[in-house]
This record gives sequence, C-alpha cells and structure tokens, in this order.
Amino acid sequence: MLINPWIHDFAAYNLWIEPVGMLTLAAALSENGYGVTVVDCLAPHPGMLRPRPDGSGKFLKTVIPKPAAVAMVPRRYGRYGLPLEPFKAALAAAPRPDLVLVASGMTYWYPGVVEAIQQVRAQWGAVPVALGGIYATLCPDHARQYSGANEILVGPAVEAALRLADQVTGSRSEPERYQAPSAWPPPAHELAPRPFAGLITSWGCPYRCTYCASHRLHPDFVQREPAVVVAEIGACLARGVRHLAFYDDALLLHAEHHLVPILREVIDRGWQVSFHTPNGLHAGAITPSVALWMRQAGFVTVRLSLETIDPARQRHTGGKVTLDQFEQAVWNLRAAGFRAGELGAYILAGLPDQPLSEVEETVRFVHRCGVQAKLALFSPIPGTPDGDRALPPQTDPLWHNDTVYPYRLGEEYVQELQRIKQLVKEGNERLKRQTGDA
Ligand code: B12
Ligand code: SF4
Repeated sequence: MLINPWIHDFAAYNLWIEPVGMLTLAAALSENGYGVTVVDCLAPHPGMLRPRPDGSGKFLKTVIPKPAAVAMVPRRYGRYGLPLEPFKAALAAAPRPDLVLVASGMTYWYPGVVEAIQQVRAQWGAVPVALGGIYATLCPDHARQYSGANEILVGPAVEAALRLADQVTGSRSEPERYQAPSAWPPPAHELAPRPFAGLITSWGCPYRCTYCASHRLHPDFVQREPAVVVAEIGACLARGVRHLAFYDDALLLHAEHHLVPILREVIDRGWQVSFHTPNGLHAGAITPSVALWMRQAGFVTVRLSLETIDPARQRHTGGKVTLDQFEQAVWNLRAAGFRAGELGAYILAGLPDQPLSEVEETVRFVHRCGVQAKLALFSPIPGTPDGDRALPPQTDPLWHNDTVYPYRLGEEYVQELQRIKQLVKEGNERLKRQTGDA
C-alpha cells in the first residue's frame, strides 16, 4: 500500500499537486509484479472548494489544534484533504498489506505523515511501514525519531523500496535495474487520478542556490529522453487529462535538445494541451524561439524565477538570473503572444539579512515589467547555506514553514510584510484590468 498523507498547515492551495515520486515507485512495484493499493489524501474529494477545470483549487480544511511549537501564529491550523473518516474507511476496506510505503512532501507537513502512520497502526498494528519522499530525505533523523515508521528511505529510493518489498514478501524482483533515474518508469498517474498530471522531464539542477535543497533531493542533473516524455504526455491525453504541470527544477536547460523536441512533437501531433509551470523557469533560457515554441505548444501558466532585483544578492545566492535576462525573457514571451495575466515572477522575501525594502522594490519592478508578482516567503531548509544560517540545527521542522518563519522575525516584520502583500495584490489586479485578463 502506498499512502500520500494530508497536508497539515495554516494554508494550502492545490497548485497542481500530485505525488509523482510515490507514483513512480508504484509503477516500479507494479512492473515487478506487486499488487499496489494507493490511498491518496490529496486526491480530488467532495468538499474541495471551487475546484477549477484544470484541477487546481482549495483543499477541504478540517481545523485541528495547533502544534505547541507554532502556537504563536495567529491563524487556524488544519488538516487539508480527505476527511479522516473516508481515510479510515479506505484502510478498513483494503486487505492487510505486506508493506505500507508512506510518501512525504514539505518538511513542515510532517504532522500529516505522523497522523497517517498512526492510523495505519490503529488498523493493522505492527505492519511494516517505510517512509520516503522530501521530508524523509531532508530530515531523516527527525523522521526516525517522530514519524513512527520502521524504515526511513532517503533519496529517490526506488531501488531501496523494491528491496524492502522483496525482503518482507520473500519475492524476487529486480531492484538493481532501477539504480539510474533513466531506468525509472513514468509515474502511474492512473492510480491517483486528477484532472491534471505533474510532469517531470528531468531530475535535479546544476545550480546551487543558497536557499534551495534541490541538490539534496537529486544530486545529479539527469534529463529524460524526449521520446519518453512525449509518450507520457500521450498517455495522459488518452486518459482525458490535458492539464500538465512541469515539476522540473531546470526545465529549460539545453532546451534545443530537450524541451524543444518535446514541444515540437506536441505541436506536430496536434495535441491540445495546457502546460503550467508552477515551479519557476530560468529566464536566461527563454530565447525568442523557446518563447515561441512555448506559446505554440500550449503553455498557459508561466512563472519566472526572479527572487530579487538586487544584483549582489542574485550573485551571492547562486547567479541563476540577472535583471537583463529577466527583462529579455519578458520581452521574448510578450513578443511570442503571452499576455500579462499569463506571466508571473517569483519574488523571495525573508532571506537572511534581506531588507523588506528590497522586496518592495522587486515587486514594483516586476509590475513595471507588466508581470504578475508572486511573493514566495523563505522556507529555511536544513542542509542549505541559508537554511542553516537562519535556524539552529535540530529546530522543529514546523519552523521551516514559509507561513511560520516571518513570525520569528517579529511583529513589525509581519506587519510590513502584510503591507507588501497588499501592494502585490493591488498591482496584480491593476495589471489584469489593464490587459483585460480580469
Ligand atoms: C513541484 C514543486 C512545487 C510545486 C508543487 C508542490 C508539490 N508537488 O507538492 C509548487 C510550485 C506548488 C511548490 C510550492 C512550494 N514549494 Co516546492 N517544490 C517542488 C519541487 C520542484 C518538486 C517536488 C516534487 O513533487 N518532485 C517530484 C518527485 C519525483 O520528486 P520527489 O518528491 O523528490 O520524489 C523522489 C523521492 O523523494 C522519492 N519519493 C517520493 N515519494 C516517495 C515515497 C516513498 C514511500 C519513497 C520510498 C520514496 C519517495 O521518489 C522520487 C524519485 O526521485 C521541489 C524540488 C525538488 N527538486 O524536488 C520543491 C520543494 C519541495 N519546494 C519547496 C518549497 C520551499 C516550496 C514553497 C514553500 C516555496 C515558497 N516559498 O513559496 C512552496 C510551498 C507550497 C505550499 N505550502 O503548498 C522546497 C521544500 C521546502 C521544505 N521545507 O520542505 C523544495 C525542496 C524546493 C527547495 N526550495 O529546495 N513546490
Ligand atoms: S536554479 Fe532553482 S532549482 Fe536550481 S538550485 Fe537554484 S533555486 Fe534550486
């Protein structure tokens, strides 16, 4: 059994969230003859608020007590996703599994992992439980101590999970086949159906930005064969899924040999798809021709990673973008036919020593470029230079939460941030009105 647990947080929006890592594992297990049951707490469920046709929307929130570590945050804490009773019913309806594999997302969502494992224990007692995914990989010691799982599988863990399945069942599969990411099967999207699918065309990122954990999750940068990605898109379309969200950290790297051939196929085959890039794109790679391919192939949500307009901070944090590159990318995208409402730029707030005046200037700059500002609050991740500067080791992962972290910086900071959020909102609405996208 594979379980995608709830999100426990103050806020959660379904921006095309799919447990693609867990579904990759499900596909590998199935390929080796294992029967797989998926329990997905974040699948579309009754009670989801205003779901959009593309599947994004608000999860159902069940208010639950705030953990003591974040009691000072003046917001209601909740369990997002499937209500508890249908979850329990799904476990009760399933045959006792030989092994339960639990996935994990953001480090600070670990209380949802803990609760899911408690429910598994309540149902089946000492059944073997292994935990993998992002929290397990970034905070393995914490997970060993608090999750309640018997095993913590760090990293991609496709091979390790197969070995474990063989060990507990006595079956013999071929774990060694899955050492290289290029050998992993495409995620079994059909086991956790949604109106959209997350698409991964590459793992890892060659950059080393000081606030990012990409290298801890996937140390090597590996791109999948374009033909394999095209086949996965085709299979999604065959199931009636036409909203596809790229999860890549570096989607546009070597675009001429990677993304462009994929998009060319999509266009040549006349596929009607809508591509979304909830994760930011590298502006420097958006040449006039890449922008045109994106437009023609059906990109409808385009997010650029800008983070800050301060050139020194751009350099010191990893040099992934310059202002010139950003302006040029916007120019190329507009020339290719994208409208203001379709372009957004991520702006980071709360980096160590980053004044809010810098954030405000960045917001104003982005709006002047005719682009929607998307404020992203810093999430201090252990094992990254900025995360380790911001929080002492062994801090409760609840403090990695981008909603919680500003409260550590004081009431004045929180209020000033609120003013900037208002500025973002007004500027974005003004842009939408000007371009008729409202
Ligand atoms: C896509 C993405 C998003 C998307 C969708 C999120 C989602 N899918 O949950 C969007 C854009 C919405 C998003 C938003 C944010 N994100 Co984000 N996101 C990612 C990204 C790029 C990919 C995650 C993903 O799904 N990968 C795909 C799968 C294939 O990979 P995987 O999950 O790592 O799984 C592998 C293994 O872990 C394993 N595995 C997975 N599941 C399981 C289960 C078992 C049982 C086993 C054995 C193995 C296993 O198998 C996979 C094969 O390699 C990661 C970076 C990264 N490279 O992973 C950041 C990342 C997870 N995000 C991060 C951050 C900071 C954020 C934001 C806070 C940014 C901000 N400041 O606003 C927001 C918060 C959103 C929220 N509160 O809801 C951080 C993590 C922070 C943390 N403390 O945990 C990451 C790591 C990026 C970073 N900066 O370092 N994000
Ligand atoms: S470019 Fe993006 S994914 Fe790569 S290290 Fe920097 S922030 Fe992380």
